Amino acid sequence: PAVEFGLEAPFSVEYHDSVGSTNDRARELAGEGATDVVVLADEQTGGRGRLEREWTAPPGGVWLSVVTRPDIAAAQAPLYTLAISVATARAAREAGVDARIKWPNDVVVPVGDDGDYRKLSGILTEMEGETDRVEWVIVGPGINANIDADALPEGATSIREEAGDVDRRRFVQRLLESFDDHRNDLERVVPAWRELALTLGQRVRVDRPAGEIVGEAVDVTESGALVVETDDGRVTVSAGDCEHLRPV
Ligand code: BT5
Repeated sequence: PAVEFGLEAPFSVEYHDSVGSTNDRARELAGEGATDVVVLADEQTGGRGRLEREWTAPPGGVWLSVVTRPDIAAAQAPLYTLAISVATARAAREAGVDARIKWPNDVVVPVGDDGDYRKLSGILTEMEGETDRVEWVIVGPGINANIDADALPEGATSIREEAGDVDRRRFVQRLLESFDDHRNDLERVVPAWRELALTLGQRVRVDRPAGEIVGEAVDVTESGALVVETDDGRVTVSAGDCEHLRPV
């Protein structure tokens, strides 16, 4: 059952001890016309990643989805994803974790100096509407908070593993405040993202709908697309999966 979470945040929060997927519940609410509502759960039994992948979401995490109805074009929606990744990384850093961002929106903790990392958080963004104006956008970050590493997939880490348990109420509050600041000032999102980026300067392989490319990640554009310097020149990628490669 949903209860009020009692947060001092610019969003009202619907809390569940357990839910299938907070994004699915958020889609129901968006369909009913809700806005500025957050669905938050301790555990998800059917957490979703991107591209039909599964998201492991045991008790102790911060699994949440934010429903917004912004006055933006569909092409600007990726900025919302970058904004929630910045907010997530900032909240994790305040909790004592060396959180950085891997393009486009994974929050990771670096391991060594070669671009290697463990994944702390992923984000699932969904939207509906027209090209020139979206109806709603849902940004759903999942953060491995107070969870043992052995309850997570390989390559994952948690706030507990990195820095000890966090006060999740406070963490969510900071995350939502930071997201609210950024969505009201979208021009600041990319500069803030750049400061936290682990991907820039790395050799990367990007798997995108138009095929795979390899090169050095040199920048992000003002709409959040990754600019990769390849042997055949610069390529700008707006969506895809990015892997950090060992330096040559
Ligand atoms: C993502 O997908 O990283 C987006 C994950 C979004 C989860 C949140 S939780 C709140 C909201 N409600 C939902 O139902 N979803 C969102 P992707 O980039 O496709 O990465 C998925 C891959 O990450 C999986 O195939 C696993 O390899 C790995 N993975 C699964 N669970 C993980 C976890 N808890 N921590 C780290 N990696 C995980």
